[in-house]
Amino acid sequence: MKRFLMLLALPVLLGAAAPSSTPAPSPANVHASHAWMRYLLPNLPAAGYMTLTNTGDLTTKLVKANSPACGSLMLHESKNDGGTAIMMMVKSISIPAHGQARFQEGGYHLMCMQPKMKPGDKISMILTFADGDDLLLLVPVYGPAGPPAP
Ligand SMILES: [Cu+2]
Repeated sequence: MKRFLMLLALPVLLGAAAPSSTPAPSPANVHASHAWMRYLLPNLPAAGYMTLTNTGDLTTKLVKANSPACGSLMLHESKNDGGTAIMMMVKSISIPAHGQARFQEGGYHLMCMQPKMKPGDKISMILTFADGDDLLLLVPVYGPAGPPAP
């Protein structure tokens, strides 16, 4: 009789084992590094460069940038069009899951149309992502030569 009871109990224990569940994907989680502005002259746009890293499981997009020091702050991409360097506005910039988007010369950059800054300043900036997250940054301003070599 004892043996019979033990056999009965076994399937119950197996059934109680938690099903192996895959964890829900974590939302996109973006941070910025190596952010800086290149300031040229008061009447010329200043460019913003940085690396955005997404440590989340979902791809996201940068859809907007704002700074009180810029008037309009646009998302731009530089391209080589048959030997001529051109730049154009882009609607968004993707940051892949567990990946990066690099803003650098000759590629994506932020374009600060009415710069109110000078080298040595730090300007505040808000980056807005497709999932509604905002990232607040303090971005150092350098002259044409950029940041000193590390
Ligand atoms: Cu530009």
